[in-house]
Amino acid sequence: MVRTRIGCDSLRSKVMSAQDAASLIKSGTTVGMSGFTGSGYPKTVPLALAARIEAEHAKGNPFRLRVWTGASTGPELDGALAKADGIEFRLPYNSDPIAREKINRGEMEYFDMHLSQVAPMAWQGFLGPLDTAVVEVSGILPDGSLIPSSSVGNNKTWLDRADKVILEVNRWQNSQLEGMHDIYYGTALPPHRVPIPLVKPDDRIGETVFRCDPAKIVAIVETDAPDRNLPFSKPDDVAHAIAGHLLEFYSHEVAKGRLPASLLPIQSGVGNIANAVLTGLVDGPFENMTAYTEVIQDGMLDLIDSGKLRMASATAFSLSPDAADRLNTDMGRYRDKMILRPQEISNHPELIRRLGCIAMNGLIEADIYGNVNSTHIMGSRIQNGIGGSGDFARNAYVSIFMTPSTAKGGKISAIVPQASHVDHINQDVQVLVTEQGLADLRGLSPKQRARLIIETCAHPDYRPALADYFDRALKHSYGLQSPSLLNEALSWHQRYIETGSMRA
Ligand code: 0RQ
Repeated sequence: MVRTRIGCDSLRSKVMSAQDAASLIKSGTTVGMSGFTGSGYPKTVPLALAARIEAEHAKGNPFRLRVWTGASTGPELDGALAKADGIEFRLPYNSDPIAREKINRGEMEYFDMHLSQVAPMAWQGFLGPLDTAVVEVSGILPDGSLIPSSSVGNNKTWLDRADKVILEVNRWQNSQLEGMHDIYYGTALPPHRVPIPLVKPDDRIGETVFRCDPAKIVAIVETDAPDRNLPFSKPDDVAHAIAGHLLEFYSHEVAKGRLPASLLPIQSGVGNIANAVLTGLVDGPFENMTAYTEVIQDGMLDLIDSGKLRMASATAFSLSPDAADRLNTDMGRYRDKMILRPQEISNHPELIRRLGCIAMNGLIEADIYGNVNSTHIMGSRIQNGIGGSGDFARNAYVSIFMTPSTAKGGKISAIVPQASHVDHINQDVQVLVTEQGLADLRGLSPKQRARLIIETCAHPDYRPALADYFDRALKHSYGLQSPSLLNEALSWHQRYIETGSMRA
């Protein structure tokens, strides 16, 4: 007998199959799903919904939805719904390859937005009504309140805003998640906004559970399906070199008195390099660190194990299968050192600025002036989305972007004359680091930045061509604040599209 996680008698009557729950969702409506970086997303209702959409399409009936989430989800949600051609519009962050392909073929509309702004904009109303919330929880308490799962994301807002609510109660999620969350109910729209009373990463300002009007709950589905939990690749030499440059920079800043010995709350983006940097901090000299970030990934667990990270505040886990096992086996020990919050709080500009976060994010390309493209390959193909990088980069104490100096086996330079798309303007990019070196751009003019970025960050194979471009721009540019040769600035990208390489 499997013990149910539904502690509320009056809600037990709403338990049904995923198919029956999915049949309550109508074509043309908007669905707010839980899920953030592959954790805490509903797993069985979206699959049943995808099957139903395919069946409707086979009969010649159109069936498409507007889908909102916290951030990326898993193949059972974005993958399955995109494959069934069931998503007409998607926000705010996607890393699913099938959905990405559909977006880039022009078959799905995608609104790529700052993660901190999703909930406030949903409340502002112009995104339209929210018909259904489909939210994974790890249990329901006797009073009907909901124990959040491995991500919080926008769930509080979906539960509040949706006309009807479908819950997936997932027994795979560790029951000891209860008590780890901090759900803040004090947000409001202007002119009623008040300061958010969080002054340290470990402050608790809310409740451990979601409230939800039981009258809105139309279905409950019980599952025991695991989160996606993709493995990280082992850090390679490039990742080690980037981590090394960053550790040196932090030590230098501490020595100069510009950072405290325990650093400031760290934010770390997603991906292998970000994870390698966290792992690098395990061997660093910094003790008693904290994290105020979006996702807790493997490297954060390593840092907690090492005793160097005192606590981490985030909105979700994003773990490899091994790390998820580690967490689940030892949850009692980890849970006091972690807080999961709504993404409008984990990514809130007011809090990031107040806490003085050290932001570390990945990029697609940066130009010689330090404008960063995090999202669009060759200026037009979306990779994932801006995610929370803008929330942190604009408001951080120091905003760091990191990348290998080349991509696609050296055929692409990550440092280009002009970014083919800009997510982060040069004012929001204070430190740029590649395996070649680290450029501290703070306080430098555009021309000073260009010289430093070319000399320090660019790959030696591309350095002469970048220096040549910059020298000629200094002679022939229309203006000399940020010298540019307009007829040449994007020629590297065009060459790649035409020949498969940026090399001349
Ligand atoms: O493509 O998978 O086809 O090989 O982009 O690149 O090197 O694996 O790097 O995993 O660190 O991701 C910016 C995408 C970097 C990520 C980005 C190709 C490359 C590869 C991935 P393949 P890597 P990473 C907090 C912060 C925005 C959101 C964010 C990201 C693929 O960091 O999504 O920061 N950031 N959120 O080959 C062509 C280039 C390229 C390139 C890389 N210059 N040209 N292709 N690639 N550089 C978390 C959240 O917000 C949830």
